[in-house]
Amino acid sequence: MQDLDRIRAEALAAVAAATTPEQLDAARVAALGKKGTISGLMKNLGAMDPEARKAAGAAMNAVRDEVAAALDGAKAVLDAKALEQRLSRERIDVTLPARPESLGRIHPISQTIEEITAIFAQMGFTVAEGPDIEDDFHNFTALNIPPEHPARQMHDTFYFGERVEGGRHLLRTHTSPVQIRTMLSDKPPIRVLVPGRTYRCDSDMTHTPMFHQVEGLVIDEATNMSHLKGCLIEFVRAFFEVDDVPVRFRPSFFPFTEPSAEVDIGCSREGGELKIGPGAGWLEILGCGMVHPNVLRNCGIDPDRYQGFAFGMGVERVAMLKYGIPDLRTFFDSDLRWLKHYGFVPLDVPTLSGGLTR
Ligand code: 2NL
Repeated sequence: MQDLDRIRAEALAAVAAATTPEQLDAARVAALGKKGTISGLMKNLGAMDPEARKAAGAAMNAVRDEVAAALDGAKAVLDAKALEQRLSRERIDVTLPARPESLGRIHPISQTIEEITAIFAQMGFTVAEGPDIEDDFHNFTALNIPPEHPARQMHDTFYFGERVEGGRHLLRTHTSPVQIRTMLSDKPPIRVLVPGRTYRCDSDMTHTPMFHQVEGLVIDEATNMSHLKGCLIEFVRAFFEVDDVPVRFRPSFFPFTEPSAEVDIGCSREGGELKIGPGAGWLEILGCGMVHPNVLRNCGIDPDRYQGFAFGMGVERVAMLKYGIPDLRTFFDSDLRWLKHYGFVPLDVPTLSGGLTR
């Protein structure tokens, strides 16, 4: 029995002294393992007479259970300590600023589309998108551009091969087919803004075969030319961040609007640097007009009840003017040095006030 007391005390001391899972496991093996001290004592039970075996067996079982419980308790303490250490080692400070320089740059086209969208969203427009591959009806016919109309040649259309059903698909030459789809599916009032890729078979200093447009469409019962003017003047001021920028509506022609106008903004050139604002010069930035009654009719909208205005602008063009990018073709060179220079830092959320002052 003295042996049992000593073995108990040694086992419990070894458990208490263990500071790592390995030491604790060694203590377990030393006491309760096959060749452990307690297991060793139990082997003697067989040689005892029944009465003595009963008493000694009960005492050994009690010691074995006590040591096992101590091991369990110590293991729980060590596990908790290990978890705590791991958590503190792996802690991250979520209040630290992100490192945007490792996230690349936002392309000026994406940035500019975001800015334009933010301005019109504030005026109650919603964004609509549609397919790049279109048919003749949505890209031309519905827009009051009948077959053999010279505008079809003007648009330098990329056509796909002849279909078995007849007719050919094409790459949309403007984003207008999306407004056609909107008028066909939605009832007025309509206020949509349509950004997207457009395609024309044209490539030189000032034309790329793929470019971007944003078009807008408003249709309601009393929509008129003053709404068009107010809306676009407001846009131009917000986009270029110049409150007193002169805006001029110059008569023009588009088959899908009547009357039609082109919008110019004032600019000055001092020492070769172009500055948007009051000055001697004008820059054309967008086209617009009142939606032609034929276009409304083609989309099932009664022109005697509804009228609307529409506008369209080239994203590359307004981005070049706003951010002083001199060469159109660099937009599509995928030159990382160019992107680092003209691109925008991600997580710098575009704001109406932030575009130029950042
Ligand atoms: C420009 C001129 C314009 C439109 C686009 C439009 C669309 C529908 C009906 C009527 Cl569905 N008009 N779009 C109208 C006037 C001008 O774009 O210079 N774009 C770069």
